[in-house]
Amino acid sequence: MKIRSCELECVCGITSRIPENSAGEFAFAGRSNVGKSSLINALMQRKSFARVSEKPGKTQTINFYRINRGVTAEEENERGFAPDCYLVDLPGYGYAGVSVEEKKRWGPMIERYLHGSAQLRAVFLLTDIRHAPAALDKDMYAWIRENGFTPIVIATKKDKVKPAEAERNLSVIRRDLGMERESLLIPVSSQTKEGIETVWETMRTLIK
Ligand SMILES: Nc1nc2c(ncn2[C@@H]2O[C@H](COP(=O)(O)OP(=O)(O)OP(=O)(O)O)[C@@H](O)[C@H]2O)c(=O)[nH]1
Ligand SMILES: [Mg+2]
Repeated sequence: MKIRSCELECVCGITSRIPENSAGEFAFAGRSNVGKSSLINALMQRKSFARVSEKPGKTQTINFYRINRGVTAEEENERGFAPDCYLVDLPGYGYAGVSVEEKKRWGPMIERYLHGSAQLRAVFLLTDIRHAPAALDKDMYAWIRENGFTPIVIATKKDKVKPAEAERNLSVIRRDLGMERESLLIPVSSQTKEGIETVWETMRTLIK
């Protein structure tokens, strides 16, 4: 899908007010280091617009990236542009190096956003394709459902496993999270770009 523009429009800290945006939002949640910022870069077709780090705990604010501001329905439907929307990069959870104090402040901040946004269309839950989901991933998945959002699971870093292993691990993820048969599980690699168009297609259907 074509990207014409992307801007980091809002960086939301612990005390910030949640912005009242005029376009649909998609949030990306998951454990620290799972690849949220990398996925957002791949979706934006940018190398390092969203900050990526090998050190977990890089993203400590809620970052709102506005994509294709002002793109018209005609450009979207006839000319293959991605819809005008926000990609929302959330701070990762479950990173041991973050102090208890800091965690106490982030949790409510993320929750405040997920509860308070009027434009949030779906929450993507990212989980590493190499590992079975952790307790915190299960909690997050359940929480997304309980709050009435469509949970879409993205299995990241697909390039790191062989195809047969990927298939096996995807079944484990599905089973461990208790996903419904019809729920979406999308394997992606931000490195090879596999699955990136599928994520855009999914967002395009949900934004209507
Ligand atoms: N091989 C491979 N590495 C990846 C992929 N996606 C992310 N990584 C690497 O994983 C590490 C963490 O990526 P980030 O995108 O910063 O992860 P994050 O979820 O935003 O992390 P926090 O901001 O700490 O919550 C970096 O070293 C990335 O280069 C992928 O698809 N394939
Ligand atoms: Mg990040």
